Amino acid sequence: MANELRFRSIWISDVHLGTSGCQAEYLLDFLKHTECDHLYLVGDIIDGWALKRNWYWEQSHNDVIQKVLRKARKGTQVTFIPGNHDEAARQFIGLMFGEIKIEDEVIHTAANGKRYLVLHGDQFDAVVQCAKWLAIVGDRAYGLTLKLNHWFNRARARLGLGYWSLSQYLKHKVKKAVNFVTDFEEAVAAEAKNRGLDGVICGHIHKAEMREINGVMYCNDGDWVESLTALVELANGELRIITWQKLYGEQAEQLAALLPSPIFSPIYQGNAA
Ligand SMILES: [Mn+2]
Repeated sequence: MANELRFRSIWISDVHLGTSGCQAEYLLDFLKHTECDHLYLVGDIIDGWALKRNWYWEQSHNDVIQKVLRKARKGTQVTFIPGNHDEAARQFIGLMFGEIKIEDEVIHTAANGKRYLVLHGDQFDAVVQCAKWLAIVGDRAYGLTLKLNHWFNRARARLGLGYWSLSQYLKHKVKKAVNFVTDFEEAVAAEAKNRGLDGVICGHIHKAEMREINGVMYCNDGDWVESLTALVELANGELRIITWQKLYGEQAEQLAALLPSPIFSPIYQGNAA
């Protein structure tokens, strides 16, 4: 009963249901232990691209969808903003799917009056030079790469070929990917600024972030494949990134300690402040 966390709004994206990488169990745990007035699904919720290639669907993926539908039925205002991986849903923009509103982008007004543009973000891939943000994973693989490089060049030497630095090559790639992230963030923030808004909330690049860029607040809610993050709005309009890499039971105290108590009080305690 008293173990739900209450927020004014929650943003999640890049869930990629329909892929083995989707951390549906963690998302389900998150959805079970949180409540909100506004729930925004900021794109790439169902990975239609992956499903077309290879059908992958687990019970937990159904459960996530059921949970969201149930929240919508129970009064949470749910908005789904399709991303590039679930672009098939873009033909339904402006329509309702049950109680879920499908939109291309929305403007969210926070409790403190601040206005945020909410969109998935793939629209800015074209603006940002054609870099492959996926190369970011190269960063993780760097150590492995060094080892590979060693064996690779031993093989090359045996074949009478010169040294070629695989790690150097990948490092260059990663640097380009990092540039991409910065360029993306700046492009999205610039759009919010052009529209005279206080900030922007997006997903797409799987990198949770909250920082001021040229006078507007850039927020990215991250993903549920790797980082397991959501963006939340507290009752006073403040935004926070929540990381859910442990199940609720394992981190209940840490979560409670993270937020000021009157705002972060378990639901149903009847504090009408
Ligand atoms: Mn995307």
